[in-house]
Amino acid sequence: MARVSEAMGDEPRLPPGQYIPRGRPIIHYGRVPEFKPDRWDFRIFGATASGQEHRFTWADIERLPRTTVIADFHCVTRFSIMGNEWRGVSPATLMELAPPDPGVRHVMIWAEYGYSANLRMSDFTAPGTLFATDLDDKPLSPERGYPLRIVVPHLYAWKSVKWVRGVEYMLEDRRGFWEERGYHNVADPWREQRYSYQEEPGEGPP
Ligand SMILES: Nc1nc2c(c(=O)[nH]1)N[C@H]1C(S)=C(S)[C@@H](COP(=O)(O)O)O[C@H]1N2
Ligand SMILES: [Mo]
Repeated sequence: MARVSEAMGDEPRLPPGQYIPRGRPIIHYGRVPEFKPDRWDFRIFGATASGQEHRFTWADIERLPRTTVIADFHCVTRFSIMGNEWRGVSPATLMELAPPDPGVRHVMIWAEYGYSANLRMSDFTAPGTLFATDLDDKPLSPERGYPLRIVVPHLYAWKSVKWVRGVEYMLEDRRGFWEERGYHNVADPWREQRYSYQEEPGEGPP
């Protein structure tokens, strides 16, 4: 089990400017989509090694091995949700089934209604990143992203895309939904990378 906790030694567990709210807020843009198992698919496309798109049904995803990650979760609006136990499929498992072209350095995570978030390949393959099906021993609730959400706990939570439907392998970086709307391309909460005006050269697409 990967425990992605920042509580090491004397280091603070809460990133700068964050607080622990009462309860566990749920936030997203737009409506909660309905899950239709026979129509649902998950596509890995873009710069695949074969040049072909890979398509998975919900039954395909359900057959994959699962792992568990315990991690905190930091929203850029400053609340943090501590100690979530996520269970799901690791990006490495999907990448074995759908290998990227060796030149791929970035991915776009795609969700229902066209919501998206871009990640560096190194963040996509980081030990805490997971395609979660369960939270705290229960299937995700519809509001938390059922049936599948990516969690990228070491980055601000807008990158933890709910209702995920696909991954696009990219040879060059491109901004996702919030990254296009003034949020930081990388989004490391420990460095308080909240807004795009804070980006250093090399942290965003040219
Ligand atoms: N598809 C989708 N995923 C999304 C969002 C969204 O609007 N649409 N909002 C993000 C933001 S800003 C946050 S803080 C988290 C919130 O996750 P939670 O509702 O489980 O707390 O989901 C992220 N994932
Ligand atoms: Mo957020």
